[in-house]
Amino acid sequence: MKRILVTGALGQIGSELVLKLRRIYGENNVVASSRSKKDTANKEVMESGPFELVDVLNSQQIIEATKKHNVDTVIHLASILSAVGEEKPHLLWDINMNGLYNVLEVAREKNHGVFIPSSIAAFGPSTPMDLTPQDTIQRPTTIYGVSKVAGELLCDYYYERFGVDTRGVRFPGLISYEALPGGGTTDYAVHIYYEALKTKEFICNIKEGTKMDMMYMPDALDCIVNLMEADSTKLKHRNAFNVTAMSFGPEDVYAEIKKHVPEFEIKYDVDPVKQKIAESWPNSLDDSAAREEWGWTPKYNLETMTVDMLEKLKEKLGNNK
Ligand code: VAH
Repeated sequence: MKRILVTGALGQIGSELVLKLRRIYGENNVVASSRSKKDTANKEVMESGPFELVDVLNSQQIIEATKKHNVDTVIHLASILSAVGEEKPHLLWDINMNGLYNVLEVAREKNHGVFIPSSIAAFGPSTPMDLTPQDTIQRPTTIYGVSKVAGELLCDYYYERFGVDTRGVRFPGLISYEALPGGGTTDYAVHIYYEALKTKEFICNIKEGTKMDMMYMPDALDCIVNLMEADSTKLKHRNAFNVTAMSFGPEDVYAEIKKHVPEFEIKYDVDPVKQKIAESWPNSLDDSAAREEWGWTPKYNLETMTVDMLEKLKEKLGNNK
């Protein structure tokens, strides 16, 4: 991986990944792209290296951006997430599947490598819920999960049939202090940190006791780079690896934050749609395949993530209290 195009580069993962990749591979070797230039876009992403307007539903725009910048790898993050997907299933299918197909077709023609994030959403209520195995039943009940399973199968097909170097991971909920999450079921685990500092009270839309796998963004970014740099001959799996760093429910993250913000209070106002989605996902993942095949190991747990999140958010929110 030397010259990289990142689609969906202004989103929660992309806006941090682009800066990390530019530090590693050189600013001019990492092209950020998005369907539109958000006015809230991370200025550093827009100004520290090349940016292209790329709508992944338009193959020509993908071809032109990869040709102009002599790209050898596409990190394809443009996607609609779970909760928004249940409101707009047809839009999700178009972007998550036709967008992926276009990226894979360009990769086949131009011999690119491709990273595609799957998700714990690729599992459903009939999947073993605790320490969910790498290879197991995948019958998700959300359109987002269906698109993730279909995407995993399509990416493995492009590897087996056409030799496209496709690789992916099943991300858990991702927690970060830069860009906000964009319409997922795990978004509460980000907003709770902001409210702990801003209002000292959080109304949680996921029921107490609902365990979901989670990961701090620095670990997620390392995950992408390390998998894409891994020795291809050591990979028994490709799309996609179970990866996780921790599993917790709202009460656990609340208790950890309260150690630092004693006056912080939580209340519950459960969103039935998000709750139903959350309950269909695993309580915890077995990520031993990723650990064995390419050395995956997270650096952050709930305790150390909370310390770092609160510290960084205090700076960001100007709360230096
Ligand atoms: C979502 N944050 O909630 C995403 C993610 C595992 C969750 O895929 O849809």
